[in-house]
Amino acid sequence: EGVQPQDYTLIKMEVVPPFPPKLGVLEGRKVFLAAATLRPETMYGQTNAWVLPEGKYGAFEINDTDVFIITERAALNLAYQRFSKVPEKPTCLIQLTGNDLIGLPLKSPLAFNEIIYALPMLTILTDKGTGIVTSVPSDAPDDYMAMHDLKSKPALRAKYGVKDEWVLPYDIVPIIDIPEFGDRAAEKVCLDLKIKSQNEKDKLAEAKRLTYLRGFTDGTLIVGEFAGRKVQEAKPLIRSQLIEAGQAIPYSE
Ligand code: A2H
Repeated sequence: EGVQPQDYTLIKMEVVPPFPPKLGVLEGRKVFLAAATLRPETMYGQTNAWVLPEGKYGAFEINDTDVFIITERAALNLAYQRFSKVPEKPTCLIQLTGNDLIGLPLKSPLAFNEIIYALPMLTILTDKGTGIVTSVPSDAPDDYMAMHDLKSKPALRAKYGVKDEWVLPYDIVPIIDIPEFGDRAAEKVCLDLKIKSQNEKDKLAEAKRLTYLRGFTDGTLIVGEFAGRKVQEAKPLIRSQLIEAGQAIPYSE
């Protein structure tokens, strides 16, 4: 945990029914994978969600209607931020692992892709955010490399039971233009730094540093209601809209 609290946006990625047998007890409820992001203005470019295959998750009652699939740690934090059916106490309907979530079809706010899938990422931290990450491979080097690994390695897909149609049809969606970086900044930086896989931690940290700084200060949105506006200006507007529409909630840790 850092010194300063991080203000995240939790994006409500709705699980499309009917649910698989493992999620049977949730049938009839509104169930979401809730992903913590610092970049709500990039949600147009979502191609999938990430889960940690061996990670422990639960389905928690957030209010009278919504159930969030997140880590228990995040559920406890949320309960102290007024997001729990029982005040200050998470109520878990069922315990799950990341493996149970792989392949769930999702509808996510603002995404140009109507349906996206939950897929495995091996570098997810369970002590940050919700343990669920939304994937924007145009602008996030981690997302780009994890998607690249799944696309280029049939054996990796087989190992986690990932169907080709959950991955192969999904291409980068250009959403932000950055001078000198273009509109697929994460791909460009990963290629420039010759990053080979999602496991190259140090190089990915450098890639993130490069794209994050330039994207935030010099990036311009090229899609959506705020096309033509600077990322800096659009970010708080898009965040507020998502929250007001009930498609996201604020979360800090
Ligand atoms: B960001 P910080 Cl387009 N484990 O969202 C690993 N990564 C996690 C995580 C976890 N448990 N929880 C959240 N994250 C990711 C979008 C994005 C993000 C873009 C560009 C950069 C970027 C789409 N993925 O983050 O350590 C989430 O990915 C660059 C750092 O708290 C979240 O925002 O600063 C970010 O890391 C939060 O990381």
